[in-house]
Amino acid sequence: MKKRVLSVALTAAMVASMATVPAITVQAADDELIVVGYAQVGAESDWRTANTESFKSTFTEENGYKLIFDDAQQKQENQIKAIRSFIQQDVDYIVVAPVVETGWETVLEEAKEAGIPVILSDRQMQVSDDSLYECWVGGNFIKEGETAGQWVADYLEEKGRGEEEINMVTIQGTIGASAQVGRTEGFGNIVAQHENWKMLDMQSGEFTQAKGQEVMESFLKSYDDIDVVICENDNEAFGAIDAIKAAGKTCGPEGDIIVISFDSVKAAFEAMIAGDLNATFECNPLHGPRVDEIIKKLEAGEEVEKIQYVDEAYFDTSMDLEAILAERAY
Ligand code: GYE
Repeated sequence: MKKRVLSVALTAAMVASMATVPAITVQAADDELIVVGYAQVGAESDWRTANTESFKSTFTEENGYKLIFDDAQQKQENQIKAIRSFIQQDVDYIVVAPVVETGWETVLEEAKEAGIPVILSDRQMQVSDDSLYECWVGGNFIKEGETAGQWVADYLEEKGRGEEEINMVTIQGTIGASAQVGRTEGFGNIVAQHENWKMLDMQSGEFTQAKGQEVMESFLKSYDDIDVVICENDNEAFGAIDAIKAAGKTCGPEGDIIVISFDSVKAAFEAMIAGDLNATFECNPLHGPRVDEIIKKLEAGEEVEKIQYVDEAYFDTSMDLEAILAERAY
């Protein structure tokens, strides 16, 4: 690990000579700040916006940091470029929310050679040598998918549809992103337990509202009896709901099609209150303070847990959504 040079901003003599000056603000010298490069995925969803905001409001100069923020516009090659530029700028820590899970070995080796610790946040990476990164903090995507599947099973049972033939479609996230991989796998584990459930189709909506709408439009053209739509994030669900309405169908608790999604951003609560969305499975984006805590531990030479899952809940229309929404941070 590199050492920062601590400089004394004001010498005793300078302070003494300023004794008569009424109020002075002592700014931390630049080299006292911990420099963090954050290679962010993009700005594709409300979740992502909340995540960016969490980093920007945590890694401030008042908190002792200088943040170099890079938005990769959902492209791995841009993230790799950003990491290389962080290495060139000799930052103290590199934080990455990897767009996809694979293809990181080379650039992580470059960071390791430069002695710069790498912290993964949000999505995971698959690397053969896990000493290439310090630790990871994020949501348990497989568990989120399983919770969602179990919710659908309980909901259908409650509606007396437990034995009915159920047709489903999935609007997936960015293919190869761990949020996509985990949610698809988790939900699939529950589908496998129900012989009467049929997954008609799965296509990527890239975690965006526009693409979610497009994919749903094409599903509606291909299949006329969709019972459940699984959207791998809330924004895709907002697009899907628009497509369902434009096709003259209805959705939500009182409608023809059950719609569920992941993230639980504020707009998802509004969609549930409006009666369009059935349920949303939480994924917490507020990783800024968690990464701050990890860096503080590393600075103090303490051990950090390699894999750190965040606790997550879910929300549906049987709950007092107005009250929960009033307390929601994102
Ligand atoms: O669900 C989605 C975002 O990786 C958990 O990325 C994150 C996902 C989140 O675009 O909205």
